[in-house]
Amino acid sequence: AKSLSSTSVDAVVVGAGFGGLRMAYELIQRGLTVKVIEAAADVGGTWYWNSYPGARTDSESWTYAYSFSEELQNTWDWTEKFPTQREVYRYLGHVADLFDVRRHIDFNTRIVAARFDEAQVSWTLTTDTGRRIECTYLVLAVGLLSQPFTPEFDGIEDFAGQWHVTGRWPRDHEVDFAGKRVAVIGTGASGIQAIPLIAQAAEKLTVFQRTPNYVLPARNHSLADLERQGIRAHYDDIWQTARTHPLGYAFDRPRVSGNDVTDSEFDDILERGWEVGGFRFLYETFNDTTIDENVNARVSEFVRHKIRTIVTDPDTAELLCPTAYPIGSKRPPLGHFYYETFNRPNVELVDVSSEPISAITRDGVRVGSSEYPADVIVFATGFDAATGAFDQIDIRGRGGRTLREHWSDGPRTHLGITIDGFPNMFMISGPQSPFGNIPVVIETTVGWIADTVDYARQSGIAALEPTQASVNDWWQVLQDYVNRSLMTRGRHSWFLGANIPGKPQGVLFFFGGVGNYRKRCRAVAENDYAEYLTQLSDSPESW
Ligand code: NA7
Repeated sequence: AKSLSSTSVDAVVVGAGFGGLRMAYELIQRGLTVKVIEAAADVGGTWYWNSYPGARTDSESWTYAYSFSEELQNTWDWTEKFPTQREVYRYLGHVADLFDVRRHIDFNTRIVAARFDEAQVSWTLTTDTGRRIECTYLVLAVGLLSQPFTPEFDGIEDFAGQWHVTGRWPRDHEVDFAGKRVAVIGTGASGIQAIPLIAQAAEKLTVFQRTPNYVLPARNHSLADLERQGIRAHYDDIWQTARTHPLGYAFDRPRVSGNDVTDSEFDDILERGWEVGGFRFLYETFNDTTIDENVNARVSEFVRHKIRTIVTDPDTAELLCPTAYPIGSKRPPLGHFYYETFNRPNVELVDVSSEPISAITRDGVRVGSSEYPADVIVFATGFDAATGAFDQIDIRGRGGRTLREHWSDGPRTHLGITIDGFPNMFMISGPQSPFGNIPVVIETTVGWIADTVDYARQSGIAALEPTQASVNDWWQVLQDYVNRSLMTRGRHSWFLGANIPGKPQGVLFFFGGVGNYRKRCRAVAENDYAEYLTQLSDSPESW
């Protein structure tokens, strides 16, 4: 029989992206033995895989970062307001080196199964290389947008050209667009970043759009030394603001309702926001854009007006104008001369909202009776958000119950971190964790998990898991925020799983705000984990 090598550690962290790296370092600091398992050949997670042209953050660099180390903060120089994928990838590599995390990571390895052993009170993990690893604590930092989704188009196997998925962009060679006819399918954040750059290089670019987006101007710029000095001098305030802001950003909180200003003030405020650009357009202008239907409708109309002003061909402009859903109800992408790109003579926009793409053919993309020739197809068709990466692992909790079965009607969690029936298992950026600036969410979650592990170890608790009642309560909290906000009214939105055919619809994110979430996390610890079932180390029967 084949002998399986086996390792035993206190904690296994699955994933070496933004969340996993930080988690591993924290647990090591607190004296645990840790192994990190990473499918890729390097650290980076999202910032490893998404190397498509134009990939960059939509969060300002100085808050799309870790805040826990002054040394890191004061020695890393961001070059741009919205750094490229390459730069964030380099940052995470630097973090792994600076904090000496790499030697704990097994690269090119996937966890395929995780089973909780009730008698041993431990997790047994199996890798795709046939190894077994045992651990007390299992942290899944597998990413919320890490499992790419590609629709099953007929005929893809007959396509004579090459095709690529933005979320799995080739890393061993540059994709050459020069002189090529290129088709981009999908106009979410990824497509919107790639389109302007591909348009520069390609001979002809055809963009297939199903639902138009409200694209906000990024207004990206490089950071001057003085600007960086200013940011460094104010880091304490910046983090203080970001940690209490609903979306985890260092943004001003507008005090005024869009209903309480005159028409001309309304336009002036939005014009200023449009000049500043980025998410600030949406979140630094009025305090009720994502709550009040009237204000939202007027802000949405403002953006449509901008689109009609920028795009010279009226038919193309109308196709680019979103009308079916309120602004902010899908994650608004940031554009780097996105709308301007449709004024180029080599760019064509094809509407596939009423007549869908029927097939990929040998020579290109077919929509009804029309065929659009292509040498390269780029699928920017999104991700199986929040739960997709969890579905890739056969996770079994108490009684051998599988997570897939447990979540067959949609995910159920406590705080987006723990799950009833799955003791000592934690998620970072799991389903039902907050929607907001991810590094801030990650640092909150990592701190909570590390404190909880400490608490268990100090209290002689062998295993802990949330009660079913606390999971139900969390579900109710999520619902309440959904009912109060306009943020989940978007068409085909990945916020609810509606972008994936057949996926159970459910609330995948907490829309109650990052600051509020941090308070709720703290309250659990302050309340001595009253919402948790604990199994004491010296009495294994004491559930
Ligand atoms: P998104 O935002 O989910 O965008 C996917 C795009 O692909 C979107 O425009 C979809 O149209 C389109 N799509 C999906 N299936 C099809 C089919 N069958 N035909 C045509 N078009 C299709 O993913 P991104 O990768 O851009 O961004 C995800 C997040 O990553 C982003 O918000 C950032 O947080 C980072 P639809 O709108 O569903 O009609």
